[in-house]
Amino acid sequence: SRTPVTVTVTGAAGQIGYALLFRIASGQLLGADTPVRLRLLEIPQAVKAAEGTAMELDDSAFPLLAGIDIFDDAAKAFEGANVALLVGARPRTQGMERGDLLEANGGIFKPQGEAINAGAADDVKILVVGNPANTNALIAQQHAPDVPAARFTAMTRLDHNRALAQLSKKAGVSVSDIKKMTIWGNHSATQYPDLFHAEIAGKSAAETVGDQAWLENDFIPTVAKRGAAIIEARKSSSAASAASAAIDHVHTWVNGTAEGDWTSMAVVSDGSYGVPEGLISSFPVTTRNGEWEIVQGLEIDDFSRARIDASVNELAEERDAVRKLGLI
Ligand code: NAX
Repeated sequence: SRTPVTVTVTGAAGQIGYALLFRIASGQLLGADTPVRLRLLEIPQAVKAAEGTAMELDDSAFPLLAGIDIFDDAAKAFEGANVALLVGARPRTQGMERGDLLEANGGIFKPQGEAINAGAADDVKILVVGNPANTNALIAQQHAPDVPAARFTAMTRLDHNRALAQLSKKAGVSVSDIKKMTIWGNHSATQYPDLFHAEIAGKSAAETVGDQAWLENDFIPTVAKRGAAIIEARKSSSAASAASAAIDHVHTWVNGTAEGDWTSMAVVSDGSYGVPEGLISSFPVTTRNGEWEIVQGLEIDDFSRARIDASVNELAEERDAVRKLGLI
């Protein structure tokens, strides 16, 4: 049988962790013939809770689960990691300014970047889920100079999936009839879900729907503010859908996008579409043989341009703020 793949998950005792770990252990991250070894990272106060989750993972008797180790030390947790899912982060609490939030997360993602640099496997692939995800990914990446920058990604797949769901309801089609959905920019309320390049059964989604007012006043804000709507309804933030999107992100990265389709991933910009080089911004990407590529040559009209620019400007501001704080 195959040698196990080492998957490190941070924030393992949190609510996303609780949904995510069972799906990884059951084989949904890497496939039904790939055993996984889990390395869980938590803060010392939450190690006990992570141990409880590990007991439940044991009790699920997953044939593919080759072992679970729990750490409160990043250097140990990332040792040998082939896949690193950075879920744990410092949430914004009442009265916290954006600078405080970025600083608190810098204190998490800088040492984690260093630990990945020092000890992860040569083929490590990193997905940052913890918010502010794009900028946390940038901080970690900047402290891992020996790891190719392309290995650091942040999650906009949940936004992508939310956009598929909204469009499928509006158009009365299955999500599998929709191709080429794109989320541009930051995983935040400024993100831009793009229907002008999306296709339903091979035709432009925007034209098929033919309702610009819905697109502007309903679709875009519904997708961008879906996280808040979930909190309002559930009294707790999205967890199972976020875990599902993390599974999708890594699965697509490893296994490739289908011919004639693409996905959304926040990846380091090479300057494509006017996004400043080095920012970790969401793009339409194709994946193949474990590597991603930004889809080139799409025409961007004025409507899309303004929205992409607004979100990318926010990312540039976040980068400038963490630079000023000495975090990168
Ligand atoms: P929880 O608060 O339930 O869990 C977070 C866990 O991280 C806690 O157990 C905490 O002890 C742990 N943690 C904190 N600092 C840590 C550190 N330095 N090392 C290791 N573990 C640490 O949050 P949950 O609902 O699981 O959400 C996790 C993160 O995902 C949050 O930052 C959240 O904002 C973010 N999200 C990102 C999404 C995305 O699409 N990119 C969507 C869902 C989610 O809101």
